[in-house]
Amino acid sequence: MHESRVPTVIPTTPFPDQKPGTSGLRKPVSVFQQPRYLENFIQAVFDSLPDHEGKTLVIGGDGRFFNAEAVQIILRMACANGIARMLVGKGGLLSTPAVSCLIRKHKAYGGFVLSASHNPGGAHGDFGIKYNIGNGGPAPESLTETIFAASRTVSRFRIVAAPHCDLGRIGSCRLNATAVEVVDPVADYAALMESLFDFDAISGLLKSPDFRMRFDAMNAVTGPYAKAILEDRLGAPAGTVVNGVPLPDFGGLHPDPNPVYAADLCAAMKGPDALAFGAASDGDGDRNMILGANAYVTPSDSLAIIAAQAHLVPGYAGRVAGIARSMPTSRAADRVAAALGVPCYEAPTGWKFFGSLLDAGKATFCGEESFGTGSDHVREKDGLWAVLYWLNILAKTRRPVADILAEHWAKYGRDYYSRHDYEGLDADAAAKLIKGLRAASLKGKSFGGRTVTLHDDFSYTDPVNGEETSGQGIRVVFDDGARIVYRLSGTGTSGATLRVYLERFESAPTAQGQDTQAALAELIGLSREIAGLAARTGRETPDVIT
Ligand code: VG1
Ligand code: CO
Repeated sequence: MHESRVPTVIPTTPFPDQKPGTSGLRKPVSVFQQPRYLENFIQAVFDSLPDHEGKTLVIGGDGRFFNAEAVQIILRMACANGIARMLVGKGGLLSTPAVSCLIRKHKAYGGFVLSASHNPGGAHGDFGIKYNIGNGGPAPESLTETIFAASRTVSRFRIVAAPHCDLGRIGSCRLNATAVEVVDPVADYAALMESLFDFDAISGLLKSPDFRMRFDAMNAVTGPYAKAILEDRLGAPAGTVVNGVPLPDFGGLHPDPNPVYAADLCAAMKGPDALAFGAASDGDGDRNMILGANAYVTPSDSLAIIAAQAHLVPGYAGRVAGIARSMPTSRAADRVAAALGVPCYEAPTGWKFFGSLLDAGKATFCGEESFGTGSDHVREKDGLWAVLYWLNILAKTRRPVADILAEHWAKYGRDYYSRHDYEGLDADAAAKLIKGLRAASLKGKSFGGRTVTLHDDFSYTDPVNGEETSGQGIRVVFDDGARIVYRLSGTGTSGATLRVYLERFESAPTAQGQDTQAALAELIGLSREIAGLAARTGRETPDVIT
């Protein structure tokens, strides 16, 4: 045997900080570039999966800085750890929903998603790794805890010394005993989309001269997917997809699809010459933002409307079993679920909490206020899926997005909703703020004209497998149904980010056309007062409002 092919066992010492957060391990690139840092974490994953030998894994990432190096290292480690077959997206690229799709379609044992999602990229940005299990979804908390524990004691990692695999061409090669199959990142995913949506109707809409749209891929992974599906397959005019080539630094953009970071797109959606439809996606393709001419669809409303309009969409008509939303997501979906006569589940933040509900057939649609929507077609949120879903609605109704929104609110009421993020806070100060909120006794207290009816720290028992999770966010609910939620981000990489979620319900159609921040002004003031935000953080205003 050629010596370079012998698996090598390399001694190492643990890093103390490899605890996966809301969505995998995320750190600045410079942290991942430290010798043995990536290797330790990957070995901790293998050590936490006792029956991984001889199995198939999927791997791909969003193309950000360090993606290419990380894929090669993980391939050589997979080989040394006895993995029989690796499916890799061409160029090392796969969107997060495409990883989920491939794991399911090829009945793989699991997979690695290389991405820090909506976090900035480039040499000075962030990198991340997430392990997904055989259902195609993120590892549940029990497994991420096992991986973290393994990372605390790892003392060696296994890697073969071998030349880089050529990932630039579709086809197979061997890495020692491991078959490495380089696959088209788009094909299986596009076929899945075609099985769910009315492609003929959407194509008709996209080709009609009075329908102008833009999809902003923000120089991240969805470019090739959106071009192949929207332009090549469905016939949208060339140039519909902008910023469509994945770049290691996202071309300096911040691929977080919201009105702050997708400002160019938002500008094109305003005024008399506005486009009819606009959408954007995040770094790894699992988030989406939906816009119409002079209309912005909050992610919470998007989930509710997707569920309410399922009868228009071939893959979902007549089969909505339930809806699930993350706790801070507005209760708009709950009203639709009630009208459909199906349950609505309220889970903690992070897609990993939806997996069991989807597997058990309890939820058909899932959503998060953070620009995430998806369904049981995969086990991740799915940005382009949401865009195609909206296009399917528009193709069938031929109504402007603004009308669809207004009609939805007239029927179900409107949940004015906003999230205020206070970023880069001192971690201790942020922890104290949450501790103070937890300890406060707010129930029964009145603020302005509102009285607190519920005050707790959200905890959750998974209705399928009984797994328990606590400390998921402070809820303050008032007698008029208005709600403030406070929680700390689990995806940031510097300091602490406090997220304050605000919502209030408005049933009167005549009062449903207000500006969101104005409609929530009183509640915003209360959110600052109750948490003692200015005194505890020194901040007068949030950094990002969505
Ligand atoms: C954020 C969002 C959460 C989402 C997570 C991963 O987490 O709030 O809803 O699931 O990002 O999304 P946090 O802990 O920072 O609030 V993605 O697209 O970055 O993988
Ligand atoms: Co993402």
